[in-house]
Amino acid sequence: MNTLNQKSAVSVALALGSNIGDAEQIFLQAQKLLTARGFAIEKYASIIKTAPVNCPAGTPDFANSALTGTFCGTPEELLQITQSIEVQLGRSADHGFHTPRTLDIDVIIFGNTVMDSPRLTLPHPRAKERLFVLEPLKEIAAEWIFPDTGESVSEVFRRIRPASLHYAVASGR
Ligand code: PH2
Ligand code: MG
Ligand code: MG
Repeated sequence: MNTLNQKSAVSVALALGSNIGDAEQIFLQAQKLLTARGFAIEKYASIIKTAPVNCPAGTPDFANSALTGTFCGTPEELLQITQSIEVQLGRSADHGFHTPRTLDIDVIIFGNTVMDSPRLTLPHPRAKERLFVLEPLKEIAAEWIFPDTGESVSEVFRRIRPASLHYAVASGR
């Protein structure tokens, strides 16, 4: 809160994933719904095609992207919004672990917030190992800092890229 008793805007990075349906349309709808719920989008990344990571055999390839913007509210409020948008756009509310989905929205960075609660860990606990998160994020937020380690998105990307075997099956660009 600032001295005017208004909530201040926090810079947030979100990751988007989809492996059922038309990802381009689904991500566009997600952007509209996020905006309507008070998430002010600043940048959106290209959509890339990626091979599934840690998913059951036979899982379809993914489309992944990322968004940055600002949000005036708590991380839990944003999580509630992203989860309700996932359901609105066709994901079952009681989905199983890493099962195919029309839309997954993950909160990757929420300002300087470092937290670990049963419902939400920030920054996202697996983002720094995931090229399907870092590649789109690097396009729009290369200099953003992961507040838990102090590393930038581009530093983490450079660090993990050579070692990773799980990389895109094809680039959408
Ligand atoms: N999401 C997961 C697990 N594995 N693999 C790719 N390529 N893309 C994803 O978005 C993804 C994944 C859990 O949410
Ligand atoms: Mg996810
Ligand atoms: Mg998720």
